[in-house]
Amino acid sequence: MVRERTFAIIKPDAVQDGHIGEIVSAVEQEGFTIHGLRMARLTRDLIKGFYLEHLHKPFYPELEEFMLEGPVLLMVLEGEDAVARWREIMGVTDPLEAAPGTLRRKFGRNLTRNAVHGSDAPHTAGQEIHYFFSALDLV
Ligand code: IDP
Ligand code: MG
Repeated sequence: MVRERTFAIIKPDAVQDGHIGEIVSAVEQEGFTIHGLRMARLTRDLIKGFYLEHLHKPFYPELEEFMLEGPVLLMVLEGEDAVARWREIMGVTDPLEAAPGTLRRKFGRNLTRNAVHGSDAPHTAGQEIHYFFSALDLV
């Protein structure tokens, strides 16, 4: 097991629905430590840069509109196998297919509105953390 960091977002749907507390509580209960935490309202350009790998996919316009809907909470989490473990806690992309008890199953509605983001690999975690946080913002 390796101690590492991952990047997480509480997406606009979960913020609007009042689930910040429950999700941050899950972060702490699962033993992650929080090294960066910031509310943000994303812009079209920030979203494009963040989701570059999806820019040319058919679902991208819907994803962009969703992420523009309202504020999000950006988080940098650290723990043993943090990248894989956070994705397990989130559940798979589609909330309807996500395992019972996972965050997406509990708080997501559909493939687009799925409550949370988590990096998919340690190297993308590093990129995503530095996309949103400067070294001074991280503890
Ligand atoms: P992930 O968030 O589980 O890593 P990705 O495939 O990286 O899933 O997709 C990024 C985000 O784009 C998803 O979390 C979801 O909000 C949205 N998304 C992914 N696939 C679809 C789709 O087929 N239709 C609509 N939205 C999608
Ligand atoms: Mg992804």
